[in-house]
Amino acid sequence: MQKKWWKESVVYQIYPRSFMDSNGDGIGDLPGIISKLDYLKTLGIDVIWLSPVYESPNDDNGYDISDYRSILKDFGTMADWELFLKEAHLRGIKLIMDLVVNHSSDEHAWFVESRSSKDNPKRDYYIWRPGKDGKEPNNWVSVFSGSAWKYDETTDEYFLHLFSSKQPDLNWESDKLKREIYDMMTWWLDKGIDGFRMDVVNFISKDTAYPDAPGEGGGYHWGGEYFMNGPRIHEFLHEMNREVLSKYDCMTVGEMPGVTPEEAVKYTSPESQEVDMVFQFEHMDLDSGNGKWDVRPWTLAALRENANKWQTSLQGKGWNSLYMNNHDQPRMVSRFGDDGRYRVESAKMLATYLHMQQGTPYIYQGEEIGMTNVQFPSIADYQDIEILNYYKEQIERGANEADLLKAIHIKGRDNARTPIQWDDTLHGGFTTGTPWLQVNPNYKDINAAQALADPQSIFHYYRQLIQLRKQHEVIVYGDFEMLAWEHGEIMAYKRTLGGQSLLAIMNFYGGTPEWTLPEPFVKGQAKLLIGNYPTEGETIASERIVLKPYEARVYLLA
Ligand code: TEU
Ligand code: CA
Repeated sequence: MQKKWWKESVVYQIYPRSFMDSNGDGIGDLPGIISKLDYLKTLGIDVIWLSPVYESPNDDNGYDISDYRSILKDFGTMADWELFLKEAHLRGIKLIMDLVVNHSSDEHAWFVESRSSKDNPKRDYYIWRPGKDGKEPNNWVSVFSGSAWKYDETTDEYFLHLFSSKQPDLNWESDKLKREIYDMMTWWLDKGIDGFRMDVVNFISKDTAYPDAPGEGGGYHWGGEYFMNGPRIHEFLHEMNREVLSKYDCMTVGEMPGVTPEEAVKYTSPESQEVDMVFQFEHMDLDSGNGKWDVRPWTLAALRENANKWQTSLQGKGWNSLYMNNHDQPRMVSRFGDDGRYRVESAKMLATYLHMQQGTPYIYQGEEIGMTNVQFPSIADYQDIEILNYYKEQIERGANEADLLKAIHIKGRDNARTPIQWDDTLHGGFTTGTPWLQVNPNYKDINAAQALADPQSIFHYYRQLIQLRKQHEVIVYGDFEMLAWEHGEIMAYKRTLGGQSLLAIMNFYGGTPEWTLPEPFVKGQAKLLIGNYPTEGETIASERIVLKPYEARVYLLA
């Protein structure tokens, strides 16, 4: 398999608004991030993915960009950003920036021009259509509720917005628009960045007939089949690669809701020359019924099936990204582990599960100290546009407030966006002012200062996992094989490279299940590489093991 630095790396995602505030305005900023670079160096990560810091009216916290080449004042200045890049590079940490080019803000100069008249030269930078029988051009629903089209009086036409109405979709059918974007990407790469995370980049090619989405009873419906992995998507990404990315030694990860393993192979195989890896969503949908707010329990069998499918489908063909949470998802330990009694054990177990698979692991800020979901008592405590739009729409339909809050507590994006808990002082040491979103009240117990001081902390466990990746090639490049298919409580898999094998065993629940190790590991006296409980002398693989609650063990047969 081809060796690449980004396969050997661990990426850490920073959501700047919630990371560290340096000036007491309650909003995280670039100087705040710089002040924590040594913390990240200690953790040992290789790459930072920085969520958007560009000029933005913040309808969707920066995912609505009004100027791709300037820094939002709340976050600092371009000089602050340049210093951040320099300081990161000095510490051997690379930087990838968020590229949000499925849509811009409606306050972007392009859109202001585009909406001004039908014959404006930038008219076709966005997607304009006349209404149909006095209604929207089609019945597509926006990800953030309501119609995906908004009427604009100026020219008596509608524009498409798959996300909020302040996030008009860019029209990738326009060659001029594509050129603007390639130039902008080149400009950032020339500033010295190391790549991009590409926001919903598999949405950029739409079926230009804009057909109605299937769905009953009028109303708005999900039109995903007409824009997810759309007709020209591979052509667009290949062209972007040829025109821009291929000229740099950079890494790219495409965020791709609705991507299948078959599509992911096309996107990420080296022959395709599109992107290096994708964020898939299938494992994030395992606890959803009819949409994300319809909460269902996930099952171990489905998680196992899913991990196996992605691991084996891309092996030797493409490359996986590995993540269990980000700024859009609930906290991993609350969702897949136990954020009460076994918080520390289960956070370490999930980290083991992820980091020992084939692919590039992503850590979302706060994951390394086991931050949990939050349950704010009132809708007034929430900030996220997705939550607020959903709540409003459902209340208008007569839904019950308590039920809505319950779903928001489990699935809402603000779970991931509460400020980082640095220490046990007021507001977790995130700010000396009033935080833009309240700090999780558990900051007195869960914080980075505590984690740094405790050798048994989740933080130090992540540090070890990251170091092991540097020491054992089998963790990066080894082939994957799922084991223990029928087990109701544990997940186990094997990795092999040359003469080396690695065995990862994870107990996903609070019981004490037994398991029989595969013979070669026992015969060969495989050594315990890492585990989330004190070892009590059990450092050599034995035939029959009994796992403790949420225990994880990794054995190496060299
Ligand atoms: O998210 C794209 C996306 O489709 C989902 O992650 C979605 O936001 C989430 O599932 C809703 O629950 C990206 C960004 O990561 C997200 O923060 C932005 O809001 C969105 O694109 C629009 O830019
Ligand atoms: Ca600030």
